[in-house]
Amino acid sequence: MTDDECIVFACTLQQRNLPRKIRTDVDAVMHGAPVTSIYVFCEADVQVGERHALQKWAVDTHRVRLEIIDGTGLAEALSTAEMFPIAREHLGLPRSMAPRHRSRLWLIVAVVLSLVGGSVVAWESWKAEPPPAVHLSTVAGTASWTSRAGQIEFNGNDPSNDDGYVAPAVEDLEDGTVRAGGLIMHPSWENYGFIRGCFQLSEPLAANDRFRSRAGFIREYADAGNVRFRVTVADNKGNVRIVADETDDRANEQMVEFDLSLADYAGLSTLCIEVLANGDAGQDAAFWHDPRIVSSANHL
Ligand SMILES: [Ca+2]
Ligand SMILES: [Ca+2]
Repeated sequence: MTDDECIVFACTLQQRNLPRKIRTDVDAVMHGAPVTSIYVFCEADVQVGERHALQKWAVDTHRVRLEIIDGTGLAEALSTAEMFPIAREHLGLPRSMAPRHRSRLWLIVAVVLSLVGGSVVAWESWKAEPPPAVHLSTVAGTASWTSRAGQIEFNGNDPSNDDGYVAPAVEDLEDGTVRAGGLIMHPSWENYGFIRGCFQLSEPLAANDRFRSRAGFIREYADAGNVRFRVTVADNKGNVRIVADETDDRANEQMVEFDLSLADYAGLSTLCIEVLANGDAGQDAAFWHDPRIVSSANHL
């Protein structure tokens, strides 16, 4: 595209008499500032023959290039692996519509054309069911677990193992509740030991995703324990960013609540949860209750 080119994008939800609607919109556009190309996005499909006829009409009548991306074309384009992260990030598409599901994206594009000054204002909205949450406990066996001692096998070590351990658990917690669906984690048994689980997400984080969990001590160690609960993300080059880092300086009968926006990390596909010994590792068995990634449209 060169500096003197002007491209106008127009959209319509209209189902009936679509060729006539497109001609009307093109006529309206061509009454404004000079235009070299017009891209029309429409929810309904346009037959190939009709599309070619409209393109010929646009050239013959207005000397303008016309491209028509219909419902099927839009859905196919946004369903590709390359485009879907962009749709997720900017349009808040739910994870459940990821390309691997091969579902058609039900798109509602509404348009307000404002030709004052040759500008076009478009408004888009998507009709979608809230996605299911990704419960990290349920996929913890696929995560990469490491401690200061190196690689740790998920649910493979004895709790007294010096290298640290991680296992699925139902626990009596310091706040008096009993919780299932969580992970008990002990840092490697050494000063400033840690244990970390990194999850490779099947789809990148989206702008409206949140991380939620409650973390704290199990009742058995309610008179001691001092850890840091940390959530990090990483890009595909291994650059790590800390999302949250909360200290629980001793069992205080309160769990640490996590409800974190992941908007700043949209597009990243690696998320890690950690327990750090924060000094001595004694009695540092700590519990992440149902760590999960939810869309803000999902109220789980
Ligand atoms: Ca400690
Ligand atoms: Ca606590």
